[in-house]
Amino acid sequence: MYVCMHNWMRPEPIERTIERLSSLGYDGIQIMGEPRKYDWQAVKAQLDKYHLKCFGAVSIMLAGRDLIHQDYYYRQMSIAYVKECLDMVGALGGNMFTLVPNEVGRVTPRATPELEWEWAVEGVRACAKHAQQYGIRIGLEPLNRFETNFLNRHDQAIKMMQDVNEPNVGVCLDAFHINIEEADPYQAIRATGKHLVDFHVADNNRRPPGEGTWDWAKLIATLKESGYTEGPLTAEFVVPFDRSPLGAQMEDAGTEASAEELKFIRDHGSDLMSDAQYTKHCDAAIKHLRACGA
Ligand code: LER
Repeated sequence: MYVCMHNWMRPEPIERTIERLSSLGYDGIQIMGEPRKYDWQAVKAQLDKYHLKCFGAVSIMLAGRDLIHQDYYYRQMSIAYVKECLDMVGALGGNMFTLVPNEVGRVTPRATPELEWEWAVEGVRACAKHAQQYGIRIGLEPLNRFETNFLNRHDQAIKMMQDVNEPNVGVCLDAFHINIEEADPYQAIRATGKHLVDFHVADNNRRPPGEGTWDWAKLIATLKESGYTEGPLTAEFVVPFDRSPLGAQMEDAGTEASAEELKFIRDHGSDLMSDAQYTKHCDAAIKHLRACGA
């Protein structure tokens, strides 16, 4: 299986991310959905230089980026944002886009369930049609209830996929989120199987695979048995920042982040860490996945 990794967890020059992933044996990157942050041609040249593939991107649904926002104009802006992310993926040679339809961190409704569902179907359909020119598949990702009150389970994502009814829309599952929300995470993988566009990996505690309770050999075998053999395992671990006296002192991060990037990382319970610490986690992740059959 291919192993790739997100890059939103450590803001840094993208060339450092690409170099690190290549040196550790990753097959690719799933770049963060911030199209105006990157010089797409320069990134493509760096990917070619380090022989790394861009599998695609993931939506970064900051405040206001919300396909189910109660304000029509915010919904239209959000569709425009996703379309620009898709243009970036196309420019980088990717073929997938993981889409969280709503603002991450919003857990209260702003309209009726019926209206929100209708808005999401409309928005995802508009994005899917835009993606078709690039051959990009969209994976709808359910998140745990503490990050959204909209799509939390695989069957909801499948229902959304069916209602959108576009051939390039499927589902992305994430080991951390399904461990929280699914009655049987393995059954969720089996039931989603052929619809899977992407599969995000982090342990039950959102640390790198191998540092929690997931049986990674069983999880990877279940993915393969369910027909998910060509898609990547995409590392998206978010190392909890232990502020207690028990926590190891975080070394100076040695990197910069915008206020939005830092908030997004801290909202996920983590913080900036040093290149050395981050590289150690990235290395441990792929080593464990490979040892478990990836
Ligand atoms: C996105 O893939 C995800 O898992 C969220 O926790 C962050 O947006």
